[in-house]
Amino acid sequence: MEQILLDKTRWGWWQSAVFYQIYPKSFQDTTGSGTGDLRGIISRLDYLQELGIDGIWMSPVCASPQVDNGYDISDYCAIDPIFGTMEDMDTLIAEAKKRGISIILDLVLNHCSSQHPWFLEAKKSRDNPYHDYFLWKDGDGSTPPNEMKACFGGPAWTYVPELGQYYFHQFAPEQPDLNWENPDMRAELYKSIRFWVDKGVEGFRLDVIDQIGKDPDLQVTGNGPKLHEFLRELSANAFPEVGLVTVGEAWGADVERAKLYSAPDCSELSMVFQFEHIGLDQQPGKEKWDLTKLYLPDLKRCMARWQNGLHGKGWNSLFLNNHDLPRIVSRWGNDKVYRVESAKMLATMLHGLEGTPYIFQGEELGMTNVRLKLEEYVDLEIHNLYAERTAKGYAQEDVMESIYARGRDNARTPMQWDDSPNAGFTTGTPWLPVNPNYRQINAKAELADPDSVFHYYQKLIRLRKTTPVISHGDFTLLAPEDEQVFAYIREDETSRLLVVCNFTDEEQKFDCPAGFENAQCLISNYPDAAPVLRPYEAYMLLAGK
Ligand code: TEU
Repeated sequence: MEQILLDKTRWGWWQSAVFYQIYPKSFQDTTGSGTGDLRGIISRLDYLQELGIDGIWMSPVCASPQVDNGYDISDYCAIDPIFGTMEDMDTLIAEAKKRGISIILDLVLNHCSSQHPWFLEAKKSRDNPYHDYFLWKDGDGSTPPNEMKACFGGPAWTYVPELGQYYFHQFAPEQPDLNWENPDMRAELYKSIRFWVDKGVEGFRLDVIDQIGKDPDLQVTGNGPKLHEFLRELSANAFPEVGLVTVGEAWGADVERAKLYSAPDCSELSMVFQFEHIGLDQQPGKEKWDLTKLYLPDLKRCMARWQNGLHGKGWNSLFLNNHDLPRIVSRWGNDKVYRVESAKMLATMLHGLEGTPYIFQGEELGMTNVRLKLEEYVDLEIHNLYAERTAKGYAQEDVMESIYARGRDNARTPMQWDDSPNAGFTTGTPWLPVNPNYRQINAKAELADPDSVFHYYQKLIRLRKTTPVISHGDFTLLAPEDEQVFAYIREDETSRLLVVCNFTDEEQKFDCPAGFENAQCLISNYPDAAPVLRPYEAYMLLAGK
């Protein structure tokens, strides 16, 4: 299929682009180590070009002790040997560029590894120049400075007896938080970002960037008082080129704040990852591990608020999956009887919206959640949860059910390339088991099937680039209170697009709005039209004005 290339020198090129997230550990191994590597990504660039994506966001590949799979960086300007060499990285950037694909790196600027030379120095003495790169509080080791908890369990403070001080960490103790108040520290970060821009990297995803303005004294982490000031300085120093794309992971962003993050004057970032929609199946008061059924009107209202709130004023990203989330087809779809239909339906809902879509590896195949034995899981969050909950007296089976529903390793099982042993991911022993359904669900089979989830995504990606109303039209939600069907209209000066999605495994009635009687069907997950919506049926109709 002929490729549609975007002019990436211009600001805003990413508004009609589609990105693809690679979790390098699980994408493709070329050495038999059981861990994916950069050469593996290079070997699969043709597959990604065939899919039609414009850029790859790679989860971290910098030097790291891998306590949190690379989100604990010990050298911002080196490649971790498990992934290959700097030469491999140079080749990847060049080979991707040849295919019209930009490389977008994951910047972890809120914290680093406890093995980073800065932290090793900082721990030596209170007057070491690097001491102030981190956040410290005096104490005697008996009581942490305050009640703050770390995201992966336990207190957010760890004691260093040699200094008589605690340091602050929002994640694991091996991920000390950086002190953004220190200008030398900030300048060093900017320098390392420029190192990658000079190498030809065309964008960045910024890990938990909403946390950098934190103030542990006030027990404030997200959306701290100096957050946007720091972001503007970061942007001016590290991302002055208009063509660079930057996306901030911001769990705490609401629509108003997202306007600041993604203001069209480029003063901060290109867009945000916000998570409001993805937490809607967590009942109020329940912990994030206990998912319940999605109430569709909640999702519709949330999506509509973001669509209308940012239209013309900022820019959103569109996603249902990433390396921290369970697989959406197992979560909001039906991964047994209607796996293909529901995977396509969820993609239709998302890819008809304004924003920049991100596809997480394997999503384009309809890959599903996995049920492993406790000892087979690798994620520290899963093991911490298991320990904490069983200690509190929860039944083991209940804890395992939460892990099956919500655990991050659901997304991290190796990519399913074909039906050969280990799904063609590795000739060795994979670092995390392959989902046993790889014999049925794999890229080779889907490439050979014109009706596959892969080919559906390929078509959706193409539609965004050929149908301007998809990237920039107004948004109107239809039937907000309907609990089964998500339908909306996008509209610009010349055309109207109708997107209809049945979120259930039953037939539903849907009255087509006026003006679409003779519309062109752009895409549909059933081969023909019918008077009712069939299970998980979805389509897009385009009408002139
Ligand atoms: O995630 C931020 C974050 O808040 C997650 O820890 C999230 O709450 C959790 O995974 C939900 O189960 C980012 C990265 O995406 C994640 O992989 C890292 O572990 C984390 O930051 C620390 O860098």
